Amino acid sequence: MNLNLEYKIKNKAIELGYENCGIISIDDMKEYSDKLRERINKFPEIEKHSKEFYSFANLQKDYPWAESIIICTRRYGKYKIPKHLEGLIGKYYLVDSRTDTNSQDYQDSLLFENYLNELRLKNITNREFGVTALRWAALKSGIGIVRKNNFLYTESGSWVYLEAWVIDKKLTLKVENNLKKCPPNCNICVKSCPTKSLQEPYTINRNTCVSCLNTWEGWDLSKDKHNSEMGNWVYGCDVCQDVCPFNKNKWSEEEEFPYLEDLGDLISLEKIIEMDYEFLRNIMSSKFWYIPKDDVWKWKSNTINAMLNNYNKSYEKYINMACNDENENVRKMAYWAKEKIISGIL
Ligand code: B12
Repeated sequence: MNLNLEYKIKNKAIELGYENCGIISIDDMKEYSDKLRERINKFPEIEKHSKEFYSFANLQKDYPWAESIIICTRRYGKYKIPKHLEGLIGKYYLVDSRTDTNSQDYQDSLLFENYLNELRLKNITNREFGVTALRWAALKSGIGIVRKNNFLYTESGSWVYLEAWVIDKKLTLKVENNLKKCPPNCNICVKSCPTKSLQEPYTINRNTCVSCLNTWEGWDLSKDKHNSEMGNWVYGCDVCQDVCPFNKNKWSEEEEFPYLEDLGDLISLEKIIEMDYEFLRNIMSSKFWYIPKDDVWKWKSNTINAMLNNYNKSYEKYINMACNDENENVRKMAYWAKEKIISGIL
């Protein structure tokens, strides 16, 4: 059969395990800058970190040859998640294949790129942070819809991640979907956001999102006004997705993610406090790469905060241990926690 190029690309993506694939013109990204501007106008404090994303809408500036974007969804709601890590580490980060060469997802991404090269399509991607605004591209292609919690949903719920390649040929492949919009009166996600970062539908303040506070921001949690709202989360947060009715029964544990079970056995609040810095630097920071090697002490300070938020007497020993930690930031955080415990604030 003589398939046109668009369908050849899509078929290859499906063959390699992607759930869906669409292709849009780079012009479809123009409106993203309006959305980004709206977001920055609403929360001027995010400008410093978010203004770099304007380049997502203006791809020809960085890639003068750019014509179209291939956008793919890949389901991760199929992996077994160690039960004791739920509510501690965001599920996406537990099965994050963006830099994990052991994962099939990563290897398939390389194979897909090889295929684009075989087709002689000039292409570029950015596996870490995306080469463009991935949700907007997915929305425009029709492979999913954006819900009130800002997540891109497909038939698999929001437990899909997105990958895009910019290419040098004018191609289009729009996809039909039958996904129902959020009901007008549903605001479970907004109500559930622990820090009220998701203030209203489609509007999130990135600076106060738990998953930002325990990775990119929140370097002195003892002074962060949201510290007590962060619950048990030590890396990432899934609350606005976990509570969404459109995610009900959408996670089915069918496959193991490489080494996750073994690594999971080494992680708990108590075990993080006991972790030696070699392990934190060599293992934890390569899997959970938003906290780089030089800053791995943040794992312990996030954990002390989590222990305080759900305090029980058995944690006392670990907070005392952290008072003697080799890192000064951890010691300070532990003394602050100890004072709160002693003064009976908890
Ligand atoms: C910066 C970033 C973050 C930041 C800031 C988050 C943010 N919401 O801006 C931080 C570090 C906090 C973060 C955290 C997480 N992230 Co993140 N992040 C990104 C990144 C790199 C850019 C997002 C961006 O452009 N933000 C700016 C805003 C303006 O754009 P937007 O988020 O796309 O929002 C769109 C919608 O709101 C829509 N929209 C706005 N108004 C309206 C109105 C209507 C009616 C409609 C229909 C749509 C609509 O338009 C916007 C523009 O596309 C993307 C990858 C990428 N290159 O796109 C991943 C990405 C969004 N992250 C992702 C994930 C999984 C997460 C986490 C769940 C990880 C975790 N478990 O902790 C958390 C969730 C945090 C949360 N509650 O949102 C996935 C989401 C997959 C999905 N199914 O949607 C992405 C797409 C990465 C990927 N490769 O798949 N992230």
